[in-house]
Amino acid sequence: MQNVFLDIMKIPVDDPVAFTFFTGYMAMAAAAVFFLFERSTVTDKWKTSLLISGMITGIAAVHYYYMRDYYITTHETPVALRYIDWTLTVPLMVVEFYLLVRAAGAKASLLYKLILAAVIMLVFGYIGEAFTDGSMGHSVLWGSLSTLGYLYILYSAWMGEVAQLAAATESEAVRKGVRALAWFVLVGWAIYPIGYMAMPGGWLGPDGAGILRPHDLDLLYNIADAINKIGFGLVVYGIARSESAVKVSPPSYSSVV
Ligand SMILES: *C/C=C(C)/C=C/C=C(C)/C=C/C1=C(C)CCCC1(C)C
Repeated sequence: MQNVFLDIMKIPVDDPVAFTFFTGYMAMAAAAVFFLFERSTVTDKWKTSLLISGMITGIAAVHYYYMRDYYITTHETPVALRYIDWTLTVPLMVVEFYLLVRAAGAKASLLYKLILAAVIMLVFGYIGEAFTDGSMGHSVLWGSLSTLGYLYILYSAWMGEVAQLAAATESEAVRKGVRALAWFVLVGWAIYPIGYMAMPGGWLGPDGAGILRPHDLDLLYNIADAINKIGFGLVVYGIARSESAVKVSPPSYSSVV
């Protein structure tokens, strides 16, 4: 029997996938510490947003810890661990969107609709990956169904309820934040379906166009997770800090003299 601990220490120098599992783990852990400590520097209104950012990156750190070891010892894609992570972190990201527009009058129903769309996206994606028979039909069917959930969130962020609420708000910071969020969903989230296409039977993998290798799925998911979980958390942090800055107008000349 092989010694699992030795395997974990043997990171192949020519394996970028392994590399991103290790850096991903540490980056998520560091980000979680950062967001949780920085909570004390923002006003009450923004503390929940930073707490959620800390939870998202903290949950991801724990899953990366396991996914890293799973990958390095089996050299397989950690499908179950990945989707357990996303089942928790994607709805939390949606809560983050909701918190941004809540001040602009968002109702709880908006949150439920976005969470439902996220669940549809993840359940169908999981069926696509976990129960694959290696055929293109399976990959494309479940990938397309999953995309419907994704498109709903994308629509909401750019044109639907989230966008409309943002357009109506007084706060410049919230408008900027929602615009940033919309870009994350359009560009950062789009990396996932591209990674998915590297799976057996996928459009871009060895069974399809041959542009991606099978483990490019993990590589792209790892890169996307860092961009979306840490990057979006930092954008929210930036807004929270600028909104928390005490807005006192400087004393006028006459009042000084
Ligand atoms: C922190 C994790 C995040 C933000 C995960 C996001 C995941 C997606 C946007 C996944 C989308 C998928 C499709 C749109 C179609 C193919 C299957 C998925 C689940 C990879």
